Amino acid sequence: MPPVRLSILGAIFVFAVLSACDGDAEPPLIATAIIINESVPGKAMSAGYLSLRNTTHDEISISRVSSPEFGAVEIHESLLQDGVAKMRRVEKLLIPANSTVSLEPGGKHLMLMLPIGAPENISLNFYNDETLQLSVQASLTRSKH
Ligand SMILES: [Cu+2]
Repeated sequence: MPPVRLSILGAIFVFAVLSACDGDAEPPLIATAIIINESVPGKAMSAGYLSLRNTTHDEISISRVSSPEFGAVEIHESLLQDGVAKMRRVEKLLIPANSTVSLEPGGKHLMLMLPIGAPENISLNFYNDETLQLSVQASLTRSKH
């Protein structure tokens, strides 16, 4: 009965396509190596570093970072201008498809400003416009003086 055999093949094909799409259990964006430094005495500001890995086949853009423990969070980039170390704000952090972007000392970083109370544990929410892309928890790293 050839028509029956054809429809079974069709059903198997559809199933294989579906499982290839949602069989991947990895979240679209993964954060690793999160370090949030305790603020320098006298400065109500902390620097945060982490690596963001995009596991998807599309670019992910981060346009906003927020934290309930800080009044303001910005993405900054350190650069040397006429021999002077400066920072500038990065409007959008682009993470190319299947790539990792590292925020590390001397480069891009999170600037956590206006701490609310004395936070020990910190939540960070990464948004593309109003869409939450990633939410992570981290604890403060005490600087060793
Ligand atoms: Cu900064």
